[in-house]
Amino acid sequence: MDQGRGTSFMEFLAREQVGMSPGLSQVVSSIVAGCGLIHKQVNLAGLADVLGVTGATNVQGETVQKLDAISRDIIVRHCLTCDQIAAIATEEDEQMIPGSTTGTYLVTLDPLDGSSNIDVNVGVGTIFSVWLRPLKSRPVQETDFLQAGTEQLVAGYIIYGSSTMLVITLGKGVNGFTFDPGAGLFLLSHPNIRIPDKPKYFSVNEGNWSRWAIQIQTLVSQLKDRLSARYIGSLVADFHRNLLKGGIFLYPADTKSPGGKLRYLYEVATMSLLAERAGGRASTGSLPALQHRPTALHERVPFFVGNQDEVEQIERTFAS
Ligand code: P6P
Repeated sequence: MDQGRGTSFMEFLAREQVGMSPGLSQVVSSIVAGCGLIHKQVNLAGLADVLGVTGATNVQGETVQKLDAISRDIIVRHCLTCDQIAAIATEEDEQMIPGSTTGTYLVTLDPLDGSSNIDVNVGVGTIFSVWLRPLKSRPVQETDFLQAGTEQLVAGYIIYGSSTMLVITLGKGVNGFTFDPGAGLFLLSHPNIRIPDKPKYFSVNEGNWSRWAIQIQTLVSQLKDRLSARYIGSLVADFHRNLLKGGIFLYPADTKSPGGKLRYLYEVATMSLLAERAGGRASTGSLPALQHRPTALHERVPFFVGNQDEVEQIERTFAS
């Protein structure tokens, strides 16, 4: 059964919208349309003099690549045209960006994740989630974003790789849509994605070995005995491969990043909802990642995500 392969994302959204408010599907359409514009920039990167760095550093203390800045401007400008979006929080902005005073939803974004790979043509991506604005009786404030991952209404990413693909959960399963440049549409190519039962890969930056706790060193040694190593330093690319082929991604805390490196609201929460809706599991080591409630916009957490058995084994390691 083709499960609707070839259906455009907008047709799919209209069908799925039965369970969604019209306003929420308007927000999703804005985000996906904005990513379509980023796709153009990423694909032209080598030609349109957008490679390289801007000379600025972001709130994370990371060098801002030109494409980072361009992607952030594109997606924020696009989202702000949607009157359903009350505010936006992105990796590139220290504070939240206020939107429509009557907006119902909040959006969290990593406009171009994996940006350190931009100049070497490795897969990068836009990570996004949509949340409900807690209170409409007062202006939006930053603490409105500090919600547990279980509160997400929509989670997804666009990977700009050998093809551009949207992977999204709108409330039930996870579906993948591949961009058809000829038609200018995202078409359903991976209906009802489920992480394979048998993992193939483990993904971790072994350059951090000497900074890990002994339990993590032992764990990774055991993974080496069973799985193949695949790590490209771009969360969207590493996650996407493991989602489709089966595997475990680890970014543990270490002496350089004692709270972990990945940002909860716009990296970990999004990928955790996608993984769990695809039959996998996500954890910070001390609790299921979706149950974590951040206390700051750019809070970082340790992150383990992928096959359920593999993540449960990691949780047992921390519990022992
Ligand atoms: P490291 C990219 O900057 C990023 O936030 C994620 O996309 C990626 O998983 C991680 O950092 C890579 O970090 O320390 O291995 O280079």
